[in-house]
Amino acid sequence: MKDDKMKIEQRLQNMKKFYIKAGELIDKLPDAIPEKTRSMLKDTILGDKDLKRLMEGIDSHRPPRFFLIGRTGVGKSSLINALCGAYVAGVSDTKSCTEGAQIYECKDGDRVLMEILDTRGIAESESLDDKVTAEEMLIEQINEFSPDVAIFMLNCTHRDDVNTDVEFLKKVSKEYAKVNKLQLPIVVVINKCDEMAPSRFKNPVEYPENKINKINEVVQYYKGIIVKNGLKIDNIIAVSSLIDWQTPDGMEIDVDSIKNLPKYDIDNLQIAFDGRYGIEELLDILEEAILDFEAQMGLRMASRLNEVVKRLAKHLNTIFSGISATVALTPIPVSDIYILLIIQSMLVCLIASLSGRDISLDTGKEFIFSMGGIAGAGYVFRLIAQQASKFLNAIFVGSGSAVSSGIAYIGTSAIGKAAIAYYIENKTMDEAKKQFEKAKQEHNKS
Ligand SMILES: Nc1nc2c(ncn2[C@@H]2O[C@H](COP(=O)(O)OP(=O)(O)OP(=O)(O)O)[C@@H](O)[C@H]2O)c(=O)[nH]1
Ligand SMILES: [Mg+2]
Repeated sequence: MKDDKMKIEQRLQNMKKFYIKAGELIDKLPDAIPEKTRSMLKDTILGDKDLKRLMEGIDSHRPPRFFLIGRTGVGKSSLINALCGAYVAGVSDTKSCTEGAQIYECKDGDRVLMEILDTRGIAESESLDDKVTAEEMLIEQINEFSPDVAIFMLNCTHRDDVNTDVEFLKKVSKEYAKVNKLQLPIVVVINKCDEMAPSRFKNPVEYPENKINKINEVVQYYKGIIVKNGLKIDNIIAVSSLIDWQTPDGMEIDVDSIKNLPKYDIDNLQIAFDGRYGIEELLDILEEAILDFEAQMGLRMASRLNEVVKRLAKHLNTIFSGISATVALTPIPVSDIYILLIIQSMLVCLIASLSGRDISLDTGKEFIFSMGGIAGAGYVFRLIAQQASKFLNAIFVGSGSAVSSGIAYIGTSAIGKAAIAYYIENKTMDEAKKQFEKAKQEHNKS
């Protein structure tokens, strides 16, 4: 585990090194590239705020803090494991606070992935008097903990009364705003949607349409109640946190027995069945909801390290697709297509650096050309107009004689996905090409 960690931290530093020398690489482009093009490339790539933040975040990030609210058994601990892709929620030391609330750290080895303030739904407190005191104490504790996001968990198949929890969250939100001068981001997570009928379909890729429709109805139902009660939320999503675990030697184990295992086994539990649904999307939602950049980066780093690499590569892809789109706000003609090619090559190089490989800008170009079935990056591309149009048609589908903003986004995003498949997921070049075609088509449909 340690070894793995060293290697991946090295990869992140590799990526940063490549970023730092990007300006130099642009200076070294062939003389035929006009100065105007060079400075545009530098401005857009090095001037991109998100990219800068991502690079800075490699050296400065902190674990995100989540305040979890939901009834006993709704799956709060399971959700944390699902988000981290590892069994982390059950193993760390817990610090008990108010009755019914606890703060704990989720760890992978000695790396802290997340900090959690876990509560039972306030509705579960007993008498009214108890409730008032418990509520006040809890609100104080929440403010002290200063969460980045509140996650309000509900059950997909039991329509519990949510009004009490909604009222409580409104109070929490008000106090939080007073103390922090910021709105507390609230994300509603409807868990256990694998249990929605037909419940025999546990594998998310096999969910039939009627199951998905019913899940979406539940989302609309809860959303209606929450909005009607006047609670401002950032987002609402249905998920399944279902993971079956096995020990390193392949013995499957039910969740309740995990605590009886030796520590080594608990620390090294593996996924025997992955029934997670909506979790990737939830991670994106949480990333969006978190306002603090260091915590945002911390969330990207909050999983097993090979997952971290994938998540960062995905984020790089989003950033570079955005850069391409910005550059193409004034449609890019065939003669200037070089700009997009360089932007994409940078993306491919950065993704490759995350995989532990150092590749040159030329190798990056070669990769892009091979996606479009065009050979040869060894020449000054923009001078060969015929090759440029061929490139245009292959990479930027439907572009005609100029690349528009939307098309630039799609083309770059498809290249990024292919690069992730090839460099990060170790797929073959053929599979990467298939991924590339698929990504282009998916976008065409939408
Ligand atoms: N089928 C299915 N089971 C789930 C899911 N999430 C959690 N569970 C199961 O539900 C039970 C309760 O889950 P926990 O994660 O312990 O719930 P919790 O909210 O942390 O409960 P407390 O800590 O007691 O408040 C466990 O048996 C989990 O395996 C899910 O998405 N699908
Ligand atoms: Mg729990």
